[in-house]
Amino acid sequence: MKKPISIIGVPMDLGQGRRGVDMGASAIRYASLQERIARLGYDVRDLGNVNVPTPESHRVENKKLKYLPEVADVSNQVARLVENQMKEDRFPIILGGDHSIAIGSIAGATQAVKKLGVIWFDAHGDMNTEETTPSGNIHGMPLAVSLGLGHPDLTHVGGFAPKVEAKNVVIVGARDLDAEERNLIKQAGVSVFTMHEIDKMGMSAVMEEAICIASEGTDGVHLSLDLDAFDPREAPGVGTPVLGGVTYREGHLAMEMLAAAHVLTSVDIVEVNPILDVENRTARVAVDMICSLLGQTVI
Ligand code: Z70
Ligand code: MN
Ligand code: MN
Ligand code: MN
Repeated sequence: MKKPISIIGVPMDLGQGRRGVDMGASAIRYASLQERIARLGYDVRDLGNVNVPTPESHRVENKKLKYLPEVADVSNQVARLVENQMKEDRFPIILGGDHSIAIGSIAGATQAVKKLGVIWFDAHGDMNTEETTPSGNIHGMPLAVSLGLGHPDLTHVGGFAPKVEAKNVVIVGARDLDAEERNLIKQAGVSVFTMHEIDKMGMSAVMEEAICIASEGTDGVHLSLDLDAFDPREAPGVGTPVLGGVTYREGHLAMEMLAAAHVLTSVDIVEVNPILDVENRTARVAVDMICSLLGQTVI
């Protein structure tokens, strides 16, 4: 009934420009992740960290795809680990690091479950490619990559592309999309619930639809949880805070609805930057959300 859980740390900060997000995995562990999960009655194992090179010891060779070889190498490692854990019937919780780590988690999850749906909880779309990126930061690209759009060293992590089909992909919480990225989202046919829809319909109706989109015809669903989806008042420790985000209550409800739907097969928690945080508040929000996701109830 309760699948055993594997925690995997990926201290990656090569996918964006601000130092500190590599410490996100430590910050989430410091906020008692393992203890809290164990208290819910799960068998939980922490596999430690994947080896990630530091930016200081590598040069940017391609300004439109910064640290491409290093990010591709880490993604392949993450993919293998995630695939292996899931094939042993364990539920992986992958701790970032920046959002580029989702390239590997989604690649691994797809290999384990065959047909995967994705719920992308984020202020951003992360649907840029080498052609559209305003920054060259790969953390702005992982959703496009998972749909088969982008550099082959990224789209073909694990040896095949695409990992997911647009009809089973849904973005929740978006409020900061680049113009060309928006076009790409529309062209690809990815569903989006922006903050406008959350305000108007309510999180409950949004999640009902999002769960349908991601689970219809799939064998599993991956949740990619970027902490900048939340309002910076509640989750200030992120590289690119954007006002007007998801509240703690809305996030909690979304996670509870996912728990009740019994569709999730993997999750990654990304973009927690303890250097920019206030007393580890953002990591604590992350841990609370994971507990809600795992079925924690009041009584
Ligand atoms: C912008 C880019 C981004 C996260 C910022 C920003 C992307 N669209 N993603 N923070 N998590 O550079 O591609
Ligand atoms: Mn993101
Ligand atoms: Mn984001
Ligand atoms: Mn509740």
